[in-house]
Amino acid sequence: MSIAAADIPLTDLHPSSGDITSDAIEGLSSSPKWLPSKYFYDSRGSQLFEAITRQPEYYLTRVELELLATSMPAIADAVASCAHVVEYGSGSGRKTELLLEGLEDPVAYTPIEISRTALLASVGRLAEAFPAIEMLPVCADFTQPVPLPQPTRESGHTLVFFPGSTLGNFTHDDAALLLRSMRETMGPRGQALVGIDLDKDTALIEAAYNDAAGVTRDFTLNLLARLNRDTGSDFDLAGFEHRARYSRERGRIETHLVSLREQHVRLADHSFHFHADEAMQVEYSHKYTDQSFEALIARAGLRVARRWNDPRDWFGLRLLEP
Ligand code: AVI
Repeated sequence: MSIAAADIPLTDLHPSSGDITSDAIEGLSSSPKWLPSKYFYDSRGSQLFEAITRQPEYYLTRVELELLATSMPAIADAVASCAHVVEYGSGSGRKTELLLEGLEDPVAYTPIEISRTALLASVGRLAEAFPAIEMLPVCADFTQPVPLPQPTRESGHTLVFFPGSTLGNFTHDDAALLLRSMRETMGPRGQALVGIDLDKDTALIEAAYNDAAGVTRDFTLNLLARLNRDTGSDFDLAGFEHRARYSRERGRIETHLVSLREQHVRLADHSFHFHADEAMQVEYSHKYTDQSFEALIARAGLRVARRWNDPRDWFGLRLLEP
């Protein structure tokens, strides 16, 4: 039996999900062209991302899960008991379960998620698995500071959980702003447990974003299908190809959709010209060194209190404090 959404108090901060048409026009009018990666996650995009996490080349999810499982006793020691756990994103999966199982007596769990449907589905499942933990979902944009609901039981301490190296999808400037607002959300005595993908061999990183089954290619191209559906644009999906390359200089995978021929695309009352081989930027996935990560979080007034890496130093978990 799943717990009805109506049984769980939802704090709705009425986030604006942005205007896809004006965002797309802005990116397509720029030189070079770009599109915001947040629009990858419609329902098919979310399913394709789940499928990506099961591809043999996409090591991130597998390695982070193993790391979280093996480090959980040490994480529980480093986090005060009776924490209010606040997850950035809807947290439906095994990572959230491992954290809630492993911490000492967490009093409440607050996922912050922009999609009300994803939020209620994930919190309904977790409420069943953890009946002693108060579920306090908040529908909001986590890139802005979020006033947290107060748990019924006293909790002296907030732990923000931001796994998956989702931070890596933000440019360094945007990531610094996000971390600053995370610091405000968690308060002066709060902590944050953040998952980051680490810099490593280029071939391993590039394989993760160019899986042999072509799931990542379908994920990237789905952005155009979504734009066609939600803005009435006329992108021809067969006219573009997925390209993901690692820039060692910038420490990031740069994903582009490359036009296979000269073509025009209509969106609203605009017409956009693509020349053959023109590359449109659609996603960054940053990979960090200790130095680059510490420099980034210092911009937000945060420091690394504890660090855990898997045995091959592929993926890291960092406990951050103000
Ligand atoms: C969600 N995010 C951390 C993924 C990543 O690795 O950047 C999204 C993704 N894009 C292509 N594959 C996975």
